[in-house]
Amino acid sequence: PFLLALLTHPVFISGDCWTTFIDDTPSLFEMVSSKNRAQKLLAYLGDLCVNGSSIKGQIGFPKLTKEAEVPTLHEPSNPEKVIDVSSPSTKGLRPYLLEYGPDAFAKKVREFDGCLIMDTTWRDAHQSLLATRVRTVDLLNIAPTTSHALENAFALECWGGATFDVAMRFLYEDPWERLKQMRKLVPNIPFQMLLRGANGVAYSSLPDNAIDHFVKQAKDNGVDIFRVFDALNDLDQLKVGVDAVKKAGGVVESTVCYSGDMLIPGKKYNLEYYLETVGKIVEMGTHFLGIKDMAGTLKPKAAKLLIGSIRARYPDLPIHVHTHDSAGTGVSTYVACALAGADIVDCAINSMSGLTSQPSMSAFISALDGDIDTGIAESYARELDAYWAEMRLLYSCFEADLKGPDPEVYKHEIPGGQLTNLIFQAQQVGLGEQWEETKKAYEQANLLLGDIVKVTPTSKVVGDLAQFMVSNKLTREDVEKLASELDFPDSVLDFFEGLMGTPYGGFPEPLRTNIIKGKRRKLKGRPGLELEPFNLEEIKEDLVSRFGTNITEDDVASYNMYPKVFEQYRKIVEQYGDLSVLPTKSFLAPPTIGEEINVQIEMGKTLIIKLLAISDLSPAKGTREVYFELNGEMRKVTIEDKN
Ligand code: 3PY
Ligand code: ZN
Repeated sequence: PFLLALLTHPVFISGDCWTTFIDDTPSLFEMVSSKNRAQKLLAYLGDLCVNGSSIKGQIGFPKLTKEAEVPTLHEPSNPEKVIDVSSPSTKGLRPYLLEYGPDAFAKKVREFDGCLIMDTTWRDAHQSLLATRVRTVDLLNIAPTTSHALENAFALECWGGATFDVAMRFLYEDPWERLKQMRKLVPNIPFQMLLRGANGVAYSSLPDNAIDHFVKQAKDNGVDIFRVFDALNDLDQLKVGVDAVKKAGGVVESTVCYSGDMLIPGKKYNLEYYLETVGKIVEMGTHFLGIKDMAGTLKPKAAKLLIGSIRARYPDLPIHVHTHDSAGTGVSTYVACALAGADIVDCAINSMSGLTSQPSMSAFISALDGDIDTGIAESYARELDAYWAEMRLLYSCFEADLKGPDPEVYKHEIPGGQLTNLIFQAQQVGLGEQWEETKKAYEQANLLLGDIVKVTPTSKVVGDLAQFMVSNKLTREDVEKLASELDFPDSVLDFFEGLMGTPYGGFPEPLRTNIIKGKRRKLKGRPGLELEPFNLEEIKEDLVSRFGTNITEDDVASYNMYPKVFEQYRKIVEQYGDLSVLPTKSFLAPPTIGEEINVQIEMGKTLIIKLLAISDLSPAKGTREVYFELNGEMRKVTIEDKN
């Protein structure tokens, strides 16, 4: 390609060419690089045409066939007036946070006379409804409007949790790049991320220095508030994340996970348990207290008692409540929280709310009837919703197809994100009937494990054990009886070894001893204490030697969290180039013959791609030729037919 660029360059053709021509004409290299990039994109599109989607877990193609429209915002008190969103809003809590720091920020939020909202649409809502598949481009397109519409929000939850893994594993995107770009377009609203304590954004513990390094990178790239939790409410595990955030100068939201219904008599996790845990969290030092109701089992009566009791004990502590609307009772719980003194609740934009996601922002604002101020105009939430309604169609191929709320969650206690995942998995393998059994087995598996707090990664342990029980037709009694003979899933062994920390009240015995006998040890203390610190410099050198000199500290942090996923992601980028530039419809579905796709590969450089034809299979080679028109020129790619 370089020779071709040289031979076709007008100066070269004119003959007016001297020996330093190549050095003096960097555009030659740019031409080559953009030709290479175009060719790589065609290879991806060609593969989509021949082999269908490569994105695991995709059922069918997007239902949205046109481009999504970005809505216009109107002044709430004067609907005639259009809001100019050509530059970001300068209003919001972030400028205050940057000027006065985390302590003053927490105080200001606590002093707000009302209940603020954090919008989870950019993280938990799509993690819970659309298998975390919303791509950067679709967040960036609505970002300028969001900067204005939600300028009075407490924060946007937009990073961490599963978004980190999924970005690289399934979307072939760099999660750090997403963070940087969102930050540029929304400088005024605080960004919150979900940090899984000593696990960072991974599924098991990492050495403490890897957590410190990751959190520093996240803070430097634009995360303001870190919701730190531990999946067993193990405070030693939680402290690793909290300390990392403190060192990085971020806002700490130490979180207690709420499990089941605390008002059921005899429940292990009762009011006393929560107050004791909150006491220890406060002692550890935090700017905010998070109450994380990941399954949506916090009912209004319990919410009133829980929040009211914490508020009475800690009048200055800002309280932030998170729930999922699986049972359909989320708004009533939030109203109870707001009345009992909660400072912030988590909502999602309407089309991305409800079911296993957060309660609807408009519904919450409307239910308060102006008695409690949220700072957000309900009309803004609805205007943003026009966009998200289209996104729901664009990502329809990742829907679990839930039709309505289901209070059965009060029994099985499956977290929102996992519930949709389990249904989706059951659908993919056609186990509709087995799904009913899985829900019941989940409840039994939880009791077998000692009624544990269930959230990533412990929720996976319960889910894996439940599926194991269903597929092997085992009852709770069978598992207890046959424990030393059964071949349990790895996650169950990890849990009993102690790799996820220690559950409240300890491990169930003799089950633990029987399950791990001869297979695993019994860990004492938190798992991170057993891990050697990472040699970050050596890791970087190794990555540079394998992937080139453009390796950054962000890449090191990605690799530390997910070494295999990162390697695979880099290979895909090497093969297909930066796929984040493709519009989502073209990323998920092959073009039709004659369809034109516009791809902006960089500012001012757009590729116009049209699919012309796909050849018959060459039986000898097992390949097909896919013909495109690229900016008016014919191009061909040869694709192996994997069918
Ligand atoms: C995560 O860890 O990704 C969660 O969303 C837990 O609720
Ligand atoms: Zn959640």
